[in-house]
Amino acid sequence: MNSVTLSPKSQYFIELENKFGAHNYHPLPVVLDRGEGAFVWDVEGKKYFDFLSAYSSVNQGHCHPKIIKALTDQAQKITITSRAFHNNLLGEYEKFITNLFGFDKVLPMNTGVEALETAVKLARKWGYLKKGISENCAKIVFVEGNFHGRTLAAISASTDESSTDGFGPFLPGYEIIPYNDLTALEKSFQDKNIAAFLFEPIQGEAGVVVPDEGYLKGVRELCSKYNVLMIADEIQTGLCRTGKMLACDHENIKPDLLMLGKALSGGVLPISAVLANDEVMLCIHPGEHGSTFGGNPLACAVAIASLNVLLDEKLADNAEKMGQLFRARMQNIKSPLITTVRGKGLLNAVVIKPFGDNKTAYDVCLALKENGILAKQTHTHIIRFAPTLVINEQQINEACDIIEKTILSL
Ligand code: IF1
Repeated sequence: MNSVTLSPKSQYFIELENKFGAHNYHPLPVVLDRGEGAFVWDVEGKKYFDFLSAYSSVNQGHCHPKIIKALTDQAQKITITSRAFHNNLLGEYEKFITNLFGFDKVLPMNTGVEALETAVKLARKWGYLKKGISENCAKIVFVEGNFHGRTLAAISASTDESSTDGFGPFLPGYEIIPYNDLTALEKSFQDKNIAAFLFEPIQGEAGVVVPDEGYLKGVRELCSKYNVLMIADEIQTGLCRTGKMLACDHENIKPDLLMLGKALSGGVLPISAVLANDEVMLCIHPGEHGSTFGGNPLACAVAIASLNVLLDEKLADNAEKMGQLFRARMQNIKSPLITTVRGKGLLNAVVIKPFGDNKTAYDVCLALKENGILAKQTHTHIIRFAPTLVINEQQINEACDIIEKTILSL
């Protein structure tokens, strides 16, 4: 089923990428040129439900008019000042986002992995200046199956050889323990050089792995007990994706550092952030960290608009309601192909059995594409379903009808 016939127009664009672009991805054979709300269109004008949402970057829907207006208005005033000078939007944005999430301060960056790098540097600095860890001895605990980005500091924590193979040597000072295992976590904290525990409240790339009820609360308690910073990577799970503003909100716990990205910009440009209280944030002094574009006024305008859309349109509530409907519909599909349906809010995954002559989740995604749904497998047998959070009940039912028909046809 892997061979699909493509129009000359699609073929043309795919061949350009193949000839002139690095081969660091293997995209589904579809060429998109328009996005609006829950939908995208290919160059043939065929309409699709976007069930990946650019990995949760367009929670607010593609090209949300209020976010695009913020972008275009600001783009005609000033787009970047660098941090060598002040600007009239950075402070307003910092006040807005720190009040919204309840932290003293924010350090603005661009990509999600820069939030990871920032969190690692803050944790180490805090470890030396506040916890009294000896210089160059600070350690950070990560979990198996993590995904925090593609830089060397991120892949040094990875247990996925497709992320690490051939890129060594790796950053020292990392400990890896099993996910969803509070005993292993407490054991790791016996080492006085542990500065932080950095993890995803739900593991996205691992295949939407949801930890046991009480895990987040247990992490919070152990981090407080052993004076270890709790760092939540909510770059994918945050910003209403799992049915609450943050995945940590499901257990009413607050991390010491919060990492945000992706939908912080509504998918319009790269915007990320690390939020923390003064005790941690003020360990970094002028000239010790930053980036050319971090906190640029264009990003500030877009981020304020993106956060307001989440709040005004109550997208967390919608994600919760539509997610329950989606999982119920998936669980009702009478197919031996489906082994598990799991997730929270509109971050869900369906685990399938191998079928036909070792067909995989990729083949299901190809069939879904033919029927108007764009989704992506995360591993051989797991399909992540993550539509935009603006999807309504009629649309989610229509999409589930398509998914059901497709799976029953395999
Ligand atoms: C790719 C995965 C998802 C993330 C979490 C940090 C980052 C990501 C929890 C880094 C980024 C993206 C990266 C993108 C595909 C996508 C992805 F499949 F790679 F793992 F979503 F699950 N923390 N995830 O999910 O943010 O630097 O990319 O802005 O690399 O193909 P970034």
